[in-house]
Amino acid sequence: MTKRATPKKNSETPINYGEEEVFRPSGGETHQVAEQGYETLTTQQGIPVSDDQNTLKQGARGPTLIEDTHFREKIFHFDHERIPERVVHARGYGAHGFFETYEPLSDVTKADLFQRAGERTPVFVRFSTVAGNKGSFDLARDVRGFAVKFYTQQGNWDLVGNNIPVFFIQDAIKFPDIIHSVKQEPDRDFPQAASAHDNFWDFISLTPESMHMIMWVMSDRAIPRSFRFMEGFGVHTFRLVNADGKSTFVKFHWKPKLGMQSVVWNEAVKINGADPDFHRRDLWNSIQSGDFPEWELCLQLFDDAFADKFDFDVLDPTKIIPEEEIPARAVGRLVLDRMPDNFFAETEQVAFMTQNVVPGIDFSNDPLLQGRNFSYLDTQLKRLGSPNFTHLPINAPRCPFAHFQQDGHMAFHNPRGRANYEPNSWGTRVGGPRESRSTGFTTFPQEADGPKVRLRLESFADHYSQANQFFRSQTGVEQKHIADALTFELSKVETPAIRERMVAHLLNIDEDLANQVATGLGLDGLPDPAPPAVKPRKNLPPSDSLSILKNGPNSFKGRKLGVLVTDGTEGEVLRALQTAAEAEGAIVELIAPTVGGITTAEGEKIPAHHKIDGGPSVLFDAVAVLPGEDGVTSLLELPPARDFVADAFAHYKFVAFNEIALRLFKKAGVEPDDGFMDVSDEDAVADFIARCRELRFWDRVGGA
Ligand code: HDE
Repeated sequence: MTKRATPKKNSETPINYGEEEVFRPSGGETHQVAEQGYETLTTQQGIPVSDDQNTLKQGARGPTLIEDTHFREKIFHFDHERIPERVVHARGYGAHGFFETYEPLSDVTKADLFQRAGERTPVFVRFSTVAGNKGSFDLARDVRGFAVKFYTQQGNWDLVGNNIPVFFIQDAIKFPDIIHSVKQEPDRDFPQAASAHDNFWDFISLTPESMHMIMWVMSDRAIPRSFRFMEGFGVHTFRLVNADGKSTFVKFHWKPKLGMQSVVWNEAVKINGADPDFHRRDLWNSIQSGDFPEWELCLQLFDDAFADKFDFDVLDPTKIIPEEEIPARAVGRLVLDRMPDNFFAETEQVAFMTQNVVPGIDFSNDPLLQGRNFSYLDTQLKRLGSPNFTHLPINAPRCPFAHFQQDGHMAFHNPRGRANYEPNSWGTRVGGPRESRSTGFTTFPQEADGPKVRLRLESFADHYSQANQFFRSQTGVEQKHIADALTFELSKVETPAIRERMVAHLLNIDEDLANQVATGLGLDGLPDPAPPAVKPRKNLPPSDSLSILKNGPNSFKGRKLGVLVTDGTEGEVLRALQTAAEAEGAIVELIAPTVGGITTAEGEKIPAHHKIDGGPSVLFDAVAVLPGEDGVTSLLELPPARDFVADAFAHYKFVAFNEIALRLFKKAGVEPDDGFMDVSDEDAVADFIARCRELRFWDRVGGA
């Protein structure tokens, strides 16, 4: 082989790759250099780098030298990029924003953030799924985390909630068990991000306290359309404490300004393939486009007298207090208006802790909450690797703070001067901080007495009554979805005894539901009902706030319309549709045979957002099918175009169409019904958008 000369660096004349001017030595690799008007690349130690394309070798054909400190540092750092993912809620997405207080709440709490009307407190919010790994898909059937960090002027308050107001278990000691059961089975490491497997249902079917939560998780709450369209809940009963030391119990609720919305299961399955980042992209797009998502914080406030007379124990996290009994009072709004600059630094490293409460907010004795207060500190040390995780900008308070904690890995804030202990006699200048009698956090002095015991309260033993109340509060469509979800999940369970055990529990919740699931599973007859610890009540009044469909937005704002177009589409109709949808606050995207776009009947060239294969109708809330003569013939031959309309039909979507589209419907086996609207004139366009406010055409039969 010929020995080649070492290539000369950067002395060559630059070449152009498109608009990019680069240097290309004889080895052919690309060099872009600081001398082109850029910052100089350095190592972490600040040493300028001359060549970031080639390792240091002994001769051009020789071995790489250990003396290449730049290469060694770069690879070493890369090898250490990952930190342990969260053991639960690993997949999450966050955003910055603010919380604005509507009116002073000094009658119930001295918490500083609730004292002044109109005051804005900065927040960071992280939404998540629970069971899946960090790289799992967004539309898993799962609970969603809804964790809010308020950077108040008296320290950080973390409200670490979920989008479901109850939980699977009543005592924190069962948390590792429920989580082990839902995550991948340990011998095979699958399925991930799915509860449809034996271990999960085995545990659940032996844990009747989970039955209320199971109703919620099998409902459409577990497949939200977007983070923007879901509620959040603090779950546990907390306390608010005012300046006189008076305590009021409180439950925290977040209500989305855009109303609630979920997808249907068949859609969720397909979205996971078409866009596994569907929820992330939705939050990113809405914030980047200035359409900031918003929620109201609502409080259910009650006293000991209510707690004593309420049908269930307010310390039991598997129970709700219906809003008909204690109304949810709106006290402020949460607006998310800024994406993190860096996902890792902020969303991945944010450390939420239920322990973080500020003066004026306190815990109740809910045993699940008490257990959580142990857990979150440990998990942060494990994940972030240092007791100084509060020094990271995303976790640091934004108010003044001062303490004598020091040293440890990566300590950024260290005590100044001599004093690192107290009491000391070094005086106000160098003596450091002291405790405050007037502003310091004081725990609510609740009386506690009794023997040390391990037992479950008898007042926690009703496992079915609120599950029945939840089921009866749903619309017919929602009840069907719950039955379908249970049937789907239990059909994935391989052990017949587990399926039967679940149906035995369902019989205590609702006989019709149990029957539907038993039929769906092909069970030979019904098992005996599971023996209940307390006789289930079937007479709790239904509560409208528990249903998604009874709390829809009556607006198409913030939703997406997908328009399937081809060459020859009429530009005028398309424009009318775009104008009407955008006036409603909706987003319009075009889907075409190529992403390059189409030429309209009027000869205008319009780019598309998606090629048809990449823009299936599951990504949209409603669709319009407006092909033109020039393009319809080839469209008919594209399977994704046929799926586009067949799926829109199956997922109960409203469909706008023109004459030519009927050929595609026919080919796809879709018979237009009252949810389909011909939009050949402007009035029809307005009617269609008005119709879309209902979000789905549930009257359709034969949907998924
Ligand atoms: Fe959590 N949970 N949890 N949890 N949880 C964690 O903390 C835990 C529970 C919730 O976006 C972990 O930082 C125990 C209920 C959210 O970063 C960990 C128990 C609710 C998040 C932990 C519960 C939640 C977590 C894992 C039973 C709803 C994500 C990583 C006693 C009210 C926060 C981490 C984020 C995260 C423990 C039950 C909500 C291990 C022991 C109930 C939203 O500390």
